[in-house]
Amino acid sequence: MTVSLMSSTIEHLSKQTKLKLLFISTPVGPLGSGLGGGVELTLTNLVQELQRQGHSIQVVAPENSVASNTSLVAIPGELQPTAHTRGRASPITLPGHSVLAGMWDYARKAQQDYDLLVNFAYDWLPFYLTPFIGRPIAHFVSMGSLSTAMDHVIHNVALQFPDTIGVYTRTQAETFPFADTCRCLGSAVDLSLYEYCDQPGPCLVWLGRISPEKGLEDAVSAAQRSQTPLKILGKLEDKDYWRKICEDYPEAPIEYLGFLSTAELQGVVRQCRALLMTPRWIEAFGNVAIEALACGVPVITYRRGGPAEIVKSGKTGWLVEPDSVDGLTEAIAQVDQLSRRACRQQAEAEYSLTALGERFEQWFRDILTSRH
Ligand code: HBI
Repeated sequence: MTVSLMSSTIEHLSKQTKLKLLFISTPVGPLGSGLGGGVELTLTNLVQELQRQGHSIQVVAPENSVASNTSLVAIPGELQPTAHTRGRASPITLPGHSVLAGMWDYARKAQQDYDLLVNFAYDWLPFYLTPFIGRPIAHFVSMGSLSTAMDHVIHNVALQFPDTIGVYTRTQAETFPFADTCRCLGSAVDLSLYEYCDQPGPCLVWLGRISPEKGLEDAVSAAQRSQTPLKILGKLEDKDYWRKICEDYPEAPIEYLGFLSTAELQGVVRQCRALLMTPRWIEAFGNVAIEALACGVPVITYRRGGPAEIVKSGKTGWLVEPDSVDGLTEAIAQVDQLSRRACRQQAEAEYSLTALGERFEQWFRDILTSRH
């Protein structure tokens, strides 16, 4: 018995053994819909990079999901209400015919075919089910602390299964009471999809789900004050919020371009003078910041959350006093001093897919080794 356990442990240690992984996606929307925000990009990029490295990955996702590079198990059912707009005391809810429950019923039945399951949902059920599932589960937590109930259920997993909670950044981890047990994995983009541009036009750009925690009104206000045209891209998640912004800033030089594919998005972003980020909340990472840097576009952002760990103020962008529209306006006036080449170089040095794949693979192998 000991010998066989030893051999399987050694097996997982060696880089040569390829892993069989089951990725269970976020239940808030089909992959490719944009409703899953940054975690969609993380999951898709990881699948691409880990498959390139020879691992085999199966993705379980809500029906109508689209993923160019992998086979999908499509699960029917009602989408999960988004967690980021509910209060800290909000109770755990599951719709009747829940797609989340359907995805985890599939995972329970299929688990024998995989070395490791990877959860990308920021939801109570997968964490609660962890001790009921035989196979080890790596939980990628895509946002900071949002509710007491979620903190509690993630904390229980962190205590019972050490080192199985992954996050984007240290700042994000520190919003949880179990910060020191989190594995910080950072993020990345496929740099080959983003084309460097040295000669921008006059516009600024804002990227993201149009939802109150993203603080779009500050970017619109700064565009109006500096009379600089602002292009807005992203999923129009909260229509009332958007309507109020348009009513409050009727003179602002803004243009909403919708939710674009990566290819279309980078085509717009690369021609802009700077990306504005105005997070009201602790952004776990801020994938849009590295998408801009990859195009050579400097990032002006509040000194808050993940983006504040990415931007080198005065070099690849400007860090601004949180919620200060004056600060944004001053930074806009100084953005042309920055080197666009330095922005692209930072993306290449710190946010390549290869580096991301290595960090996640090491995390998975560490979980498998400690499990044996
Ligand atoms: N809400 N309930 C729930 N579950 C998620 O997985 C989730 C979410 N809201 C937003 C979200 N995931 C992603 O956009 C994060 O990457 C931010």
